[in-house]
Amino acid sequence: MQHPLTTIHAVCPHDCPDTCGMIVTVQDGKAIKLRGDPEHPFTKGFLCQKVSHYLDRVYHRDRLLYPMKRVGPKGSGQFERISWDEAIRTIAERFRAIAASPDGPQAILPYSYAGTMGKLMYASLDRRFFHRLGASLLDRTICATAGAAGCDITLGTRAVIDPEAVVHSRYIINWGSNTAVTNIHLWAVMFQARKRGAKIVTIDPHRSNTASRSDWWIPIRPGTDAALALGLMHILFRDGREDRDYLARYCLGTDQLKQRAGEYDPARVSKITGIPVADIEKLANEYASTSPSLIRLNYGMQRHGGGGMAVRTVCCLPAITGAWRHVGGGALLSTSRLMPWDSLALERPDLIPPGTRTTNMVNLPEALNGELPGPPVKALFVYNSNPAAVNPNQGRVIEGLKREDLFTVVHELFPTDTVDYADIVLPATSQLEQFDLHSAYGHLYVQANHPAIAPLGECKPNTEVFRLLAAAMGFERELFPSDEELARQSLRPSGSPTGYPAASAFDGITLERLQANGAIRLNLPVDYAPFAHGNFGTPSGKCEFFSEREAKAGRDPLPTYTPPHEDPQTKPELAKLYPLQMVCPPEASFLNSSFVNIDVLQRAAGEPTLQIHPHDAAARQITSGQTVSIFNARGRFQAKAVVGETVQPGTVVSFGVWWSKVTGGPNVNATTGTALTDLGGGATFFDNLVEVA
Ligand SMILES: Nc1nc2c(c(=O)[nH]1)N[C@H]1C(S)=C(S)[C@@H](COP(=O)(O)OP(=O)(O)OC[C@H]3O[C@@H](n4cnc5c(=O)[nH]c(N)nc54)[C@H](O)[C@@H]3O)O[C@H]1N2
Ligand SMILES: Nc1nc2c(c(=O)[nH]1)N[C@H]1C(S)=C(S)[C@@H](COP(=O)(O)OP(=O)(O)OC[C@H]3O[C@@H](n4cnc5c(=O)[nH]c(N)nc54)[C@H](O)[C@@H]3O)O[C@H]1N2
Ligand code: SF4
Ligand SMILES: [Mo]
Repeated sequence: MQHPLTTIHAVCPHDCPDTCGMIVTVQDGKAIKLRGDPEHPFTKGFLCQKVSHYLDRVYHRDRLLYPMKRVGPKGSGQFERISWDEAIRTIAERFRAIAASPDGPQAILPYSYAGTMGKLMYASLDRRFFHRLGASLLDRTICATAGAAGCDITLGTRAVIDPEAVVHSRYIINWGSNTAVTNIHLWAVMFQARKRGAKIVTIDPHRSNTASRSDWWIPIRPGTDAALALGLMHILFRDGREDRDYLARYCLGTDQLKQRAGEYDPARVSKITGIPVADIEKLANEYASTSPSLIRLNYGMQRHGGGGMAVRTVCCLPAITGAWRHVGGGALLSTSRLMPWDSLALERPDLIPPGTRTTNMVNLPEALNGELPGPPVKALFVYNSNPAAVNPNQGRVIEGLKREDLFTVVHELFPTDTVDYADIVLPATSQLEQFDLHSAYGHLYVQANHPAIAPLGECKPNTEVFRLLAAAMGFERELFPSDEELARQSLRPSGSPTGYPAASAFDGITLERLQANGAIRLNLPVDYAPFAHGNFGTPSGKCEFFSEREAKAGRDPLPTYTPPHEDPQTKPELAKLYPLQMVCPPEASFLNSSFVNIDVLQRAAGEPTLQIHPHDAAARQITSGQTVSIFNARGRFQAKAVVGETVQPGTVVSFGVWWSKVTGGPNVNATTGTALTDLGGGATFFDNLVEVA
């Protein structure tokens, strides 16, 4: 007998700007097909290669289906099935004992990031639970905080335009952005713009997929973007290419900036960046003379010691040329700040006991190894993340996770490298088994994800786990309501009436409408050019080249170039030992460390590789296909050498983020360090000197 098919609207939960709409076909309680939602105005029915295999993930042979407790040594991955009752009781007992001990509840540390981006599962009852408990706070800095801080200084909000307006751009710079891989639907819009005559330029130390498909690849020495931006300003002011009217009306500190840029003549900038003077001149000239111009700046430039300053500096450029005036002109980092979600209502920071310490997640190794001030970390609760693979300084993360006296809980879908170190493992639902609401950081649409199937085995969503834990701890029931109630709370616009985010952007977007429809656009005009008439989010309302706030904080009030922590030009002694700058962005077939265990995607990725220039390879007698060892004082990992001119001499590239249990050894993060960015306390994954043998 034929059973009826039903279709359900779902949303891709992964940490990707595109937040695709998806349609799931269900028969007899089983999801049998998953495809892109053709009616989604931005993602238009196509999914990336990774998520087209999402059903392989949902029904994977290794899905964790039951709670378990550790029965072997830490790291061995030996577990025994237990009941939810026992799991929750064990955790609550341990948390109560730690909270009552002289170390107090701050000895408990949550660790989470963006395994799912849904409003409820990313940050709601988990935050309430740890706030109510008085646990240490986690500063979630692993990805985006340097750029956020940099943008905030110049613009008072994120660099943003409507990504759909990129079709009107005529000069597009992918600056530290592998758009063709990490943001495929924006790349599609860029290609439409190109058909209408746009030129696409990519500034990247690596001939990325994006660079090789662009009209012009400009290889830059890692971590030197601010110097290039100042060099471009130098030329724009020198040649009188600035938009004086825009500067006078909407910007602050033009004269001081002009003076600062004066110090960055093309010859000096060429020495710092490794870009020939003629190319710097050509880029400045083309950028000034083609309108609308768009800078898609992204994470590549942020993951360096001077990453915050780099973003702050690059964000000045569109104001100098007046590019913000035009639909499709300006700069784009993220649309996230346009979404007026009520995160205060969801996360309840008012529950945090005064004086609670904050731990920067990048410093997990220091936290676990007792090197931070305050009480030692006695318990770690990991969800939405895989720190044994994704956090910098992998060797020291694992050293910490091995501590016999550390009580570790991991809520996961799969037996990741982190799960191997857990004392208690809790099974998590996939996106097809839970309800959530989603906005995006790469378009202007809001969507609801509806559960398509029942939870597999005994899997539970994040919110349910924290409801159970809260009940076991005796916390107030009303703080831990249903998902539906949370969804309603999150949709009460909390933004300011005019600034960022504008509360009115949610006008007319209700839970009922989201439940009945696919994607709903924010309440913003169609040809949206947010800064055409100034209206910046800074204290002055202007684009602030000169920042009073930064001056008061004792930092440079003007944009400048801050060299990388591990810079061969300024740290020649270190570079003698480890002469190569290594950049390690994600592998296209994976999403950070997600999808590494999906057979077809693992096959597509092959194995860890190291791209190295023929000069550097010859100097070390390395040939393509050989297994090489990449190392520095922090650690080492192995990869297959790929010799070629995809990088400049002095730079190497290795894609992440592999699982050690798949490759049989440490991954690229064995060599990355926990030094932070200049602004925002961000991670510096790409600021890393290594040697190769
Ligand atoms: N397929 C896939 N898509 C993803 C992800 C994934 O893992 N896989 N991850 C998602 C997440 S979490 C994020 S944060 C985004 C990241 O997306 P992107 O911002 O595109 O980040 P990356 O790919 O890390 O780096 C972009 C490019 O910057 C270059 N780069 C490195 N250092 C520098 C530098 O100093 N200057 C300049 N100009 N360029 C530099 C790198 O070589 C790389 O090609 O992608 C999201 N999308
Ligand atoms: N070397 C190097 N390291 C990097 C990067 C890099 O470019 N190079 N990129 C960095 C960046 S940009 C980021 S954003 C971080 C990402 O770091 P993470 O946020 O840790 O991202 P993932 O590796 O995708 O791991 C997320 C985990 O959450 C689990 N998960 C998914 N959904 C749920 C859920 O609903 N509930 C629970 N409990 N778990 C769930 C997934 O199974 C997965 O194992 O990695 C960083 N690490
Ligand atoms: S990972 Fe990104 S491109 Fe792929 S389906 Fe999800 S949102 Fe779309
Ligand atoms: Mo990220």
